Amino acid sequence: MTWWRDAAIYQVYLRSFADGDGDGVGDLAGLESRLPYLRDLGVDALWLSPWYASPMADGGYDVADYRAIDPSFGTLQDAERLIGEAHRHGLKVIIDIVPNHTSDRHAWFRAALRAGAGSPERERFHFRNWPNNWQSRFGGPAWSQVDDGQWYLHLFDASQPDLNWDHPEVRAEFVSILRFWLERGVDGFRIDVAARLVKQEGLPDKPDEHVGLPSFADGKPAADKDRPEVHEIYRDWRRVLDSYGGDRCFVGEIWLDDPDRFARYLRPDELHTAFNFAFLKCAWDAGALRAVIDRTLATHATVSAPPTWVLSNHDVTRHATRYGREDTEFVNRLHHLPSDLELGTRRARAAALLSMALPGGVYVYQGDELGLPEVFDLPEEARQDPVFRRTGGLDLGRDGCRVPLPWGGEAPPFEFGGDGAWLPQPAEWRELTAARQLGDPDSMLSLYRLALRVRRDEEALGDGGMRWLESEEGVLAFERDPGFACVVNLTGHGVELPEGTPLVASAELDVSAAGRAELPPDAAVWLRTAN
Ligand code: ISL
Repeated sequence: MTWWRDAAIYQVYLRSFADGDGDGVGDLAGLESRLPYLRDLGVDALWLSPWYASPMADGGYDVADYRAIDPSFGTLQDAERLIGEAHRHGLKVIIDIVPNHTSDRHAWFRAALRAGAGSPERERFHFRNWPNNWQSRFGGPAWSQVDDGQWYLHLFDASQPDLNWDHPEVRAEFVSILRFWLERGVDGFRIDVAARLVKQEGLPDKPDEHVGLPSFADGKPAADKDRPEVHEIYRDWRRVLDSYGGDRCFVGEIWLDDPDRFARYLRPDELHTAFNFAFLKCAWDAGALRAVIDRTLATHATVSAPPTWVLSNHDVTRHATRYGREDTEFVNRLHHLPSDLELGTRRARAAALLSMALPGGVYVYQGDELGLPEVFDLPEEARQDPVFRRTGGLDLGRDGCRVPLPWGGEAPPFEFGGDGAWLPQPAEWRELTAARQLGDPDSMLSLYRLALRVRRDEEALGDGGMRWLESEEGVLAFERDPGFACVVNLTGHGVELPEGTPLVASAELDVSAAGRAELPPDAAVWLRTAN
């Protein structure tokens, strides 16, 4: 079986992972030094958020040069060594490709500014003499004006001009970029905003009801999303990827609620997999979670691609915080979310076992394995996310889930590297350092390490089927063949477990005098069952 069908993939947000040169910003040297940690964690692959040369206006999703590494991260040689070293540690490497937009410092955009209205240089982007009514995903208008009076389109920050994917040079350039990195041995690409590249011809205004604040909830095809021509791009790309042999893959970042439209990207001649973001929008509620799982499996029954499961990433409020609330609806970040962290952590432990027991691939965002919460009280001057700026602080932005990892020690920067991290870490994180958790068999890290090891060894936990077991309301119980069950208790009371031997439990099981084990509330267990 190909590795990506059931891989556990760890997302490295490089600038917050580990700092090797002491400047407070994570880098390739830091990552390299922590490869043994990742190997011992038991993941199969790393997905690295963009590492390219970038002014970092959007954490590197604003690329100035797709063939160079940002100096704050290291050099091209460091990247090549990292790929080799990761492989030596048994870890595949997926890199992020950002094709919807460049940075405004990219050579093409600078040339477009210089060359002026009507020039061929401007045709690689969307320049017009007047804007339309589209809004940026980060808030405010999706158009900015340049000195000569023309406007250019940016679906994200003004520093991220959208490329014109109708232009043959744009298409050819990205094929060449893919080749550049494939030749350096990467095992795959995560495609940023994969459904958006192509825009409707003429860039027509949107109907009024589609204009407004950016919303993660909108999953509909539109003039700037899910155009049919985008599929041609991925067919081209797939031919290129496959020509390099090996077992490489594409994972699409596709925010589309309509399962049929989502599934159209998952074809033997397009993308291998895509993130399933449904858990991000789902409450900690048995019925809601079960509906998400059923819907996901139904979608994937129609395509050859395996499902994937995502609890957190660098764009959303961390799930230990989300689950510490009763209303864990997808996460507006508009306000500081009061959250019961003890409850959230218990549920995050259970959610880890749930997501790792489901069929297909699973993502772990760095820090999930430490149970890190969202950080709300960052000083305003430390915040870097353009979402915070563009919404005038109405939306706190995504810095709170990007705070550098605590590796060890008793005080910030917790051995992240250097004297201080680029975003300040809370003092309470002394309880959550990797070093401390390694020594504690009951820690989140120990749970992740055990569960990932069992998941890897357990044949039943691949990309096969699953079957719901009968259970009381509020309990999710399912079986994976052969003889492996997962039970999650979302009721408010202990529930008796089916017969079997517990393999991994997110909380201590109560064993009654009669010998039957009971699962406490907000906990999950993996069981070896009889057959
Ligand atoms: O537009 C959306 C929903 O309809 C958003 O979810 C959007 O797809 C998402 O925010 C895209 O995120 C990715 O691209 C951004 C970058 O800031 C994020 O960090 C990245 O994950 C722009 O490159």
